[in-house]
Amino acid sequence: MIIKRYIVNTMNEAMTRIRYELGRDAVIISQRKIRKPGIKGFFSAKNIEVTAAVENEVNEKKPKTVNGNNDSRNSNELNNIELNSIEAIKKVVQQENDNINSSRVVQKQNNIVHKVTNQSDNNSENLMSEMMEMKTMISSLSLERELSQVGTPIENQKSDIEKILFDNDVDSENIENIIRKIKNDKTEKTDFEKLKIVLKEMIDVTKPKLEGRIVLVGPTGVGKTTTIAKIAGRLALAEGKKVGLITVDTYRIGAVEQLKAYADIMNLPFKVVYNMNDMDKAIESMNECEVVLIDTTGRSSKNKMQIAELRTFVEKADTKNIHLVLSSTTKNRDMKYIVEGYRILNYNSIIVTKLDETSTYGSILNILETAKIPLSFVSIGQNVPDDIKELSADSIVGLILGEDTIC
Ligand SMILES: Nc1nc2c(ncn2[C@@H]2O[C@H](COP(=O)(O)OP(=O)(O)O)[C@@H](O)[C@H]2O)c(=O)[nH]1
Ligand SMILES: [Mg+2]
Repeated sequence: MIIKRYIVNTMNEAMTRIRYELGRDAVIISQRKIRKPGIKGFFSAKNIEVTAAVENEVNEKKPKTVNGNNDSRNSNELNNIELNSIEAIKKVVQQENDNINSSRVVQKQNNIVHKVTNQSDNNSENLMSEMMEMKTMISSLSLERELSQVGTPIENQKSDIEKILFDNDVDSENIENIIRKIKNDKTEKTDFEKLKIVLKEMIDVTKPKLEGRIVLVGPTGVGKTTTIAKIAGRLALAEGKKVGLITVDTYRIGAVEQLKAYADIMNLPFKVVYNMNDMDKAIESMNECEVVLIDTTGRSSKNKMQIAELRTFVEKADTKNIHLVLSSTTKNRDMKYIVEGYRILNYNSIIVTKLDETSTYGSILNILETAKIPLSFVSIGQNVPDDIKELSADSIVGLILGEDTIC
């Protein structure tokens, strides 16, 4: 008996080579998917390892022991060996019926081969003949199931891509969506290339016009005041623009002082707003400024009254330049509440903060997919004014896929 192993890309390729090299009587006795070695193997399509067997010429000339053989060995002993091995094969094949795990199926098939080859010194002809009978059984079970998967590369890679996304905290709904889009892409590209394209399409970034009144809204502690100070620093110090600062955050102890301290350091006009009238006056007093940055109180998105109150202040600012600030460290479920709760404020851009505090960047995708509003800035640390960035969709894809780092 000749047993040969083939490493191929498709089952078609395997069949062609097996027929050519071993002939039409060859039997496939196992097949399994294997990865190429190294890191690249993780992202590329798997190969298939196929093991095929055929009786060689010498064996063909020998009479088949299974049909009243003339072997000189003790026939009872031989039959016992055959029976044991045949029973073992049958048992294993029977188990395949209940086995839905393909890797275990392949392992079991390998066991069959193992048992067959162990016996082959003594009674390979008998076993070969039995194996021919088993061929139909095996192929109607796991082998056929495996074969049906081989033609669809996305099935092979799906779990790898899912794993990458899962490891980067992309939420399960988005993962499903991404996989579906990859499947719908019928081009010749690899699934990893398709993944990059799909992610890039999902990530909407905008270059905000930093002029007129700019309002930052969002929950407490996400970094609104710090981000305002960074934007102010960038505009006033680096670009030499006339910038004014207003805060309506009189709720939290120390909030006014926090922004005032930045205003003092940068020598910028600063106003505190306690009520609606103050808001009008404060805005009026900043007529000279090219840019007025307005800081707000962090409100719970679950408290509709608080959000409605905030809305009246935001409407007074009369601007389309409203940024929702969200921390990348916020739990996904909470993030969804915030995005929806703040929607009545009509924010038109998202700022994601604290990217320096996370090692996975799926949160950016989750936020943008939930809000369907483009990203303007990301904040990457506490340093004013340096730790703020505008990212391209490409670089965000790089972050999500672990090809890039933020700091
Ligand atoms: N690590 C890190 N900390 C930040 C970032 N942005 C703000 N912070 C810190 O988060 C805390 C709350 O920021 P603050 O601006 O007061 O948040 P606000 O309540 O939304 O105004 C402060 O200690 C900031 O220094 C960031 O991008 N990364
Ligand atoms: Mg604040």
